[in-house]
Amino acid sequence: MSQTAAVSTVEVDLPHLSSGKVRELFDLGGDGLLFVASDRISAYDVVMPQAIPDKGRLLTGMSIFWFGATSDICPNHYVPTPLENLPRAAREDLAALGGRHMVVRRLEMLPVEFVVRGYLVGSGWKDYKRTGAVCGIALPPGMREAEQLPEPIFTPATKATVGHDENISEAQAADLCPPGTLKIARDYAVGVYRRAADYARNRGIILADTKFEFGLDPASGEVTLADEVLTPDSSRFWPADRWEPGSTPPSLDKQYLRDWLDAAAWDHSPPAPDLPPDVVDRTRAGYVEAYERLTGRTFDA
Ligand code: PZK
Repeated sequence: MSQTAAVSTVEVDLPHLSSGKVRELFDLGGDGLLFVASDRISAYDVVMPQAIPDKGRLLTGMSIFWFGATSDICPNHYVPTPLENLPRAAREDLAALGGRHMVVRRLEMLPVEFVVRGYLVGSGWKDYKRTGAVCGIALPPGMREAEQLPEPIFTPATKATVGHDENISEAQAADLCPPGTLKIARDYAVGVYRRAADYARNRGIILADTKFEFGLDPASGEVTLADEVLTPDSSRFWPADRWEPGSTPPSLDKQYLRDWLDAAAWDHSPPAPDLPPDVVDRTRAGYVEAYERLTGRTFDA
């Protein structure tokens, strides 16, 4: 496949609630929201001019797979919904989205990113080198970049409206949430990470770290897993056979794109350069590989 389609915008005839860099949220009325993943891709925090065909569908499929595989650990916001049960105005749009949408329950979101790390990389590695700790959690001395941690750790972060999320202590995170909810969500986050990391490791993929969001179900008050979960956009996936402590392994999904951008000497300020078809194709292949290895299903485009 060699497609360089224009970046796909999402067209849905529903009130629009929120836009992320590569996904959108719409209001279904009542207690329902519509979560839509686009085919857009970002690198170095900039959205690329070309879309990755099927990316939205692959990520949505992965999220739905993981919601099913972890529903015994914690409640989640996903509500499997046949198209017939959706507002008439949205039905045709949704059919056209081709598997890029999820109906989810409206929650009161906790204002904290629930990051769980099993390996020392990214901002965790930076903090460790500077202070010997990550989010106030002291770690053994002499650890190397990308090394596996003795146990997965919970490293909360603020949800920055602009710029990067900032790591905070667990006490600071607890102060931002309704009483008693932080610890429940933390234990859910670590439990889901452990389940997914074990599962992925058996399929040749290291789940280095991941970011969850939680909310409170307004009807029951239950802490509920939200957002997309355990996708390449919310997680670091490494091919296990390329992992070697001392340097950061390649990303299963974005390495080919990043290497191409690096070789193009792009300075990371928008706009990003146009991606040639082979870069789009190779990047798409990384997402298909992640989907197929993790879900055990063949992706039929
Ligand atoms: C919610 N986001 C982030 C996601 C965007 C922005 N179940 C929920 N109930 C209430 N609010 C949210 C959710 C979820 N998930 C999520 N912001 C609000 C977000 C997708 C696209 F533009």
